[in-house]
Amino acid sequence: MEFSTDTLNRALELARLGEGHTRPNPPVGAMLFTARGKCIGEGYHRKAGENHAEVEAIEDWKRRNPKSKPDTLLVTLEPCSKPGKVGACTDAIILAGIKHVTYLCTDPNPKNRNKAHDALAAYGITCKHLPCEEAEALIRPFAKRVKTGIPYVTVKLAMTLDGKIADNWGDGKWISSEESRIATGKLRERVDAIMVGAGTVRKDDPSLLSHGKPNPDLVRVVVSRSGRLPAEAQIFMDGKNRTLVFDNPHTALVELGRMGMNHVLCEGGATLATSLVELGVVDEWLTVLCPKVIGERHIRDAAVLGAGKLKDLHICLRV
Ligand code: AOF
Ligand code: ZN
Repeated sequence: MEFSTDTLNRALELARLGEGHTRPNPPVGAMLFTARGKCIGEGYHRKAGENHAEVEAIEDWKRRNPKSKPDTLLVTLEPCSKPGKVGACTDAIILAGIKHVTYLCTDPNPKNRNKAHDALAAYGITCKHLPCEEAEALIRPFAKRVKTGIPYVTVKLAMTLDGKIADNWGDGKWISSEESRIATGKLRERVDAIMVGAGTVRKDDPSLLSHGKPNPDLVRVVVSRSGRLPAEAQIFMDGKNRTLVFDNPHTALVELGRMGMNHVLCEGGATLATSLVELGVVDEWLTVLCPKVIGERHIRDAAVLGAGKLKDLHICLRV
């Protein structure tokens, strides 16, 4: 069966619904079709210990279209073939009477990697890998943690046109626009942990929570050599999400990896970001370039200086 771009996008969209909630597992989406190409079931992996995407799609079919006959399964990740917290998806596929499976990227977990094909072929089920860059990108954090034990690290810093990340009183809170802050909030919904240095807690006192739909699974992390942090800081007082404190970034990442965290977002400051670069653990760097100028004084909007109505520019570099 051939899949349209819309169908592939739908499968990826389903997978993304689980982003930020599935650790230590990856986000995965699945769709089930009849031989004539009608979609009769959809699902995604919501949380570790709960159904995998394939089983969600099969259950959706049984609930909504029990009279239709399933023929082809499209899944963003190679189906697992060994039981873990839940049963193996290849078994569920066999039991459901599915004839063909197409997956968009190989499972980096050695327990399952390149094993689905043989497990299904024994039952006459075809199993095809249709490589898809976006599906690979989606599990990049999971892949890095499985391979190295360390989470995937995204560093995000906002800076002014004259290259400053804070004003001369150390305040970096008002550099990026409201629009960029909303975009950061969305990024926070997709990660497992947000990490900042002690200086950022002292100067900015951020909540580090997502702006839109709150993510109860999000963990906040502070790296502080001295451990001397203001007890009244929002992240300790608001009681909304867990906050962990570590005395150095390497220990923090090893421990977060051990806890099964796939993706950590570092939101500053410069000292912590530099330490992460020196450790060689940064996978993605997001600079938000804001049309403002600080110079030797406070933040001025570049519009006042004649630069017009410029918007923040988001520049993302991936290793
Ligand atoms: C799939 N579909 O939706 C996911 C998969 O402990 P378990 O039983 O949940 O198994 C976790 C492993 O299964 C995980 O490390 C990865 O290899 C795979 N994830 N596989 O077929 C899914 N989340
Ligand atoms: Zn599975």
